[in-house]
Amino acid sequence: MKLDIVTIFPDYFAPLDVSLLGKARRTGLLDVRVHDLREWTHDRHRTVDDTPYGGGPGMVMKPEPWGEVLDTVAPPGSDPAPRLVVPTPSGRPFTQAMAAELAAEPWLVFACGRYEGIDSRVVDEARTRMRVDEVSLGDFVLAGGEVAVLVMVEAVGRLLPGVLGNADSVTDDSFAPGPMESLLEGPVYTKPPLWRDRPVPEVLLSGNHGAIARWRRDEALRRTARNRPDLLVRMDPGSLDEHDRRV
Ligand code: 6GU
Repeated sequence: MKLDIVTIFPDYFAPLDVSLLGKARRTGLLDVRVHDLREWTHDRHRTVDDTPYGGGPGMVMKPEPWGEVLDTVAPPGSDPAPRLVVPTPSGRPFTQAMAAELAAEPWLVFACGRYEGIDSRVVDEARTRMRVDEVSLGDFVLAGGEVAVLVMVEAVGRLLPGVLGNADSVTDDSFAPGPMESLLEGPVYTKPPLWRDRPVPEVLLSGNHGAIARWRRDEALRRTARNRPDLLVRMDPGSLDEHDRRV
């Protein structure tokens, strides 16, 4: 998968050399290019922002450098066209389903806004030649899109075939499609069996795989009810069995 990231702070993306994604880059599964927006300015001060029309606080990113960088990174007529992802607190919520959808694309471009955002004409014009998604990570405000892009690239990158050592660790995730869909993952344990007077739950040592699956589902239901009651309320009633209802 090819990723182009446009930012005024390329240094934010140093972590993409580390761990899982670093390895995916070195093995060629991920081709990441980071572009400094200021290289598409033409004035001595490399200006990327200006005051907002209509007044108000803060600054808005000027359209011209964005237009030029997007034309360079994804020239009009590119076939296939990339998908453009614009992180913004005013976007649609980023979810595991969206991560899976993006992981199926051959080419993504991320446009990191700073200040009060990017002049809206940039996204409007980009939409005439590529799919554009304005995406939010949640109901809070970051200083810019860079950290949001790191989050999205990690969520997408770990879904690419060959990036995780063990394909099962993806299918078991909280929010992964399947019988545990929309349940949070329950607690996990490893050796030793007794630590600081705390035993590992006996059922996990029993070798009874049916009982273990049932226990895990109960714990997932309890944790979801406690931490994310909104997920339980939205669950398909048909996906709950008699035992679930008693938990
Ligand atoms: Cl995607 N960007 C910014 N700047 N702030 C956010 C966000 C994104 N998601 C939540 N807050």
